[in-house]
Amino acid sequence: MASIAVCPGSFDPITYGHLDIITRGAKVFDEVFVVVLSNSSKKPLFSVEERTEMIREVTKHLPNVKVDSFQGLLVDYASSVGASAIIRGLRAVSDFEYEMQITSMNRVLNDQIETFFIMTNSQYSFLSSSIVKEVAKYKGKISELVPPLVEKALMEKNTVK
Ligand code: COD
Repeated sequence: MASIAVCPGSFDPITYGHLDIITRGAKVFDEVFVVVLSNSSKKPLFSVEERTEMIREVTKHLPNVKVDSFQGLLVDYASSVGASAIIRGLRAVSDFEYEMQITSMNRVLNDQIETFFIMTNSQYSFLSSSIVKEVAKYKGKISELVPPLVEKALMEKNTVK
């Protein structure tokens, strides 16, 4: 039976840190669904369509990665694609409490789906979408933090504003 995992997030926008987790997850699972979901505590800069399109472009070299979006609970999406695993990234101890909370909640909602954590590459342990947006806002250098097309999209957002 194929092992199917879901890699969920806001991805607003996708960074090299996210890409590292997706790439490593894709080596372990037969199929990985990267899914853009809504995090009620975040107000996104990019639309769901813009985010999914950017992820699609930067993961197109990974044949077992599919990109999708969903309005609703992560566990419902995971069940709908037949996934038995959720992949999350861990950057630092500060991520742990939040991750433990959502993992426990997801387990209450559906105890058939296991969450797997992938420790970030230390090169990206400081990296988050929020930091990238902040630096881009003040025209700082982000070429080492996000793929070129994401950098372009961020620059365009800042000029349109
Ligand atoms: N290195 C490694 N991993 C990273 C890095 C980095 N530099 N940056 C981010 N990551 C990891 C994160 O740890 C996370 O695992 C993943 O990448 C995505 O990160 P974000 O910040 O884009 O996504 P989040 O944390 O906002 O995603 C939260 C969800 C949208 C998944 C969550 O809110 C959700 O499941 N929403 C749907 C509703 C639901 O089911 N809620 C119930 C759960 S309580």
